[in-house]
Amino acid sequence: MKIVDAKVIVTCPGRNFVTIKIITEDGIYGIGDATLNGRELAVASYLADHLIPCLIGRDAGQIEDIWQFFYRGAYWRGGPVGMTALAAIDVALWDIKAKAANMPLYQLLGGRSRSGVMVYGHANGNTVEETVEEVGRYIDMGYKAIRAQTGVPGLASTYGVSKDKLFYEPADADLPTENEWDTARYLEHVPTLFRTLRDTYGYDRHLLHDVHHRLTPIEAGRLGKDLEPFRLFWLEDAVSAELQEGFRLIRQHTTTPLAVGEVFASIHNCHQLITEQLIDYIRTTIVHGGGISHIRRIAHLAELYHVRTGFHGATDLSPITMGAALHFDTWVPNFGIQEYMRHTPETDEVFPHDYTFEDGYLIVGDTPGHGVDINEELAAKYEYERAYLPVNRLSDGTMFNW
Ligand code: EZ4
Ligand code: CO
Repeated sequence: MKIVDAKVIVTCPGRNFVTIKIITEDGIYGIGDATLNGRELAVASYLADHLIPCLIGRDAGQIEDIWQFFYRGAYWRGGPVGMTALAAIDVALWDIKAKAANMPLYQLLGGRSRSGVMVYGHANGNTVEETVEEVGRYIDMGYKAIRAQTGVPGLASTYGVSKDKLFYEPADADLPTENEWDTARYLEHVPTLFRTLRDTYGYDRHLLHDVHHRLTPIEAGRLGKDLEPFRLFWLEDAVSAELQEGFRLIRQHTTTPLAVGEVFASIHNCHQLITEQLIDYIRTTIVHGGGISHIRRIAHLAELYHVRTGFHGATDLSPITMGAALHFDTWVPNFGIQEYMRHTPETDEVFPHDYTFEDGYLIVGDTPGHGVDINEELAAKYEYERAYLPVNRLSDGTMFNW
């Protein structure tokens, strides 16, 4: 089945999404998500100018060979832009293969391992009281697991806290806005949130928290220890993970489970974290980690070392990534949890899909392929709008991690 055409579709139904559509000689097509938040056009160009010309004429069925051609065959390999582009091609090819086999994608991967995929939603508020109320809304919606973020007293804004509750969108301006950070205030405040949440709702639901790379290992050890009585499902991105062995220090000090990896581009960013059992959940996801063909290598390595999956699933990962991830989650033996931030109705209209939310779980449909399509006519109506994630400074002006 020869690839006869491929194109990049950029659309902005409330936020930017980049999609590749690959078309074969017999008319079967597949789509893949290529969205890299705040760097969308770099991936669009990388695909259109450098990868698509090499794709035309190849056999769409040779997914592995095409993957190796673009990864091993390239002198400049890896990186978030390159691996996102490669992921988009890979997912589109798996979509084609599953459609050609007339099977939902999870069947090609090895079949169903569970009836539904447990997801967690994002509750956030400016104050502890507001966040507690928001967590209650998620409980009422049926969520079994909820991430809780709260504003820090004395700081004008905090990551993870937004005006729009159900559709949290961090890429909020056409040039980066600046946030202010104070570690001491944060470390004092967060345990209060989780104490209040457990006092209010008990221990029935899973609670998660995202530190967003703001701490050093010893600070993270302290936070993990302070949060131990509240039994977090995980503490996410406690420190930035360029230094993988830095997690040893956190591990020595706390039994709070650790998750990391949403910004990783490949297995080489996490092999030590996994093989030294320094983390409990790996968050690297299909769209930013080289596609299904590469993520399954990470998942298999993780399985050997008691590490489970917990894929990133924020709004900047398009419904195509959500669909592909849900097929993967439905199959993967060492599944942990899946992040799920709802897309806006405008986005859902551009990307019709057959997964559904039921009682805290997402359920994949049985449509052949990954079950997500794109309405190109509608997509064309929403023009790209430049949007950046914020940056972050300490109170004295020093640049810090966002
Ligand atoms: O900041 O997806 O766990 N979720 C997150 C997200 C990320 C955005 C970045 O594009 O940390 O909100
Ligand atoms: Co995160």
